[in-house]
Amino acid sequence: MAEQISLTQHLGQLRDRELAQLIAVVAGLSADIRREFPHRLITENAVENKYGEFTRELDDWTNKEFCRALIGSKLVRKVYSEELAEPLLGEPGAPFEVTMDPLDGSSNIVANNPFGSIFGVWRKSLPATGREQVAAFFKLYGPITTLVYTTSETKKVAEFVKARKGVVQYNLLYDGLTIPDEGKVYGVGGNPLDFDEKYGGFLKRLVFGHKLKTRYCGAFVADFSQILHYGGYFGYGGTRKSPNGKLRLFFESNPIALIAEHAGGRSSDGGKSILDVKSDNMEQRVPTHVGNKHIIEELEETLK
Ligand code: AFP
Repeated sequence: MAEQISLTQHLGQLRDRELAQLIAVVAGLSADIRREFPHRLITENAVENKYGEFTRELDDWTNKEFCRALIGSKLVRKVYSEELAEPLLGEPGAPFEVTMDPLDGSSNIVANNPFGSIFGVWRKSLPATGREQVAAFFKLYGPITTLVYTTSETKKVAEFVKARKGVVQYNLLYDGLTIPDEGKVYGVGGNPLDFDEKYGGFLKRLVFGHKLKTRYCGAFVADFSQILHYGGYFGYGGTRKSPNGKLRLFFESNPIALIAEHAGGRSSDGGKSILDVKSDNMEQRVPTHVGNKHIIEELEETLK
């Protein structure tokens, strides 16, 4: 068997040593986090967050674990989290600002469907555009734990799998991961009754023209992971009721958009790359479309 390449070895290739250290800190937490999941499923005591959504104990606990690790690393001067009303402040001179959705897809917890954690990293002070991210990565807690990362230095996407025996180590699965040219699947968030006709028409073409199969998980990380591996389209676009859709620009859409584009795909808010969306509002929601380049171009053409 060929020798496995660990995440530590892979991060060793980065010239940006501070960034390599930061990614390693977050990766290092997954053993503990995953071990705690079965014991923190309590759904009573749910509290309302800043979006009026009910968060579970697991959301809160995961958020605190990541915050502790990020601030403790002394590499992060500000943590913006979907679960925090205000950013958490670290050392003022630290190199990075981080955005995170600590538990993306937490409504999947009850049904034991996949969920994950999403991170965006900036050296610039936020708000800034997604294109200015120096790194983006996510963890996906499915049947196995995977970690996918990209950086502005490499512009490549690598995927790792958490190794066995409780050792805090990841082994490389794919280096230079690219979205396959021929898309196979599509997933769409939101209620189709709220979609406008143009978007509805585009979705019909995905089925009858592009012959894509429906796959929807209800967790952005898991839905995107399918696109990364099988190609196709995932969207949580604007609806008549919510023109900006549901996904948050800084916590969910920007990091996934950077990974999608570095994997040879495209992201879009319906008119342009998500990475070029400007907003001073850290809570901004954005219509979010990711997938194969030609499919996203077709979407933009349709929505014009
Ligand atoms: P939760 O973390 O509240 O489950 O939201 C997850 C999410 O933001 C994103 O991961 C999914 O793509 C989307 O919501 C699913 O939304 P629907 O429940 O409307 O399908």
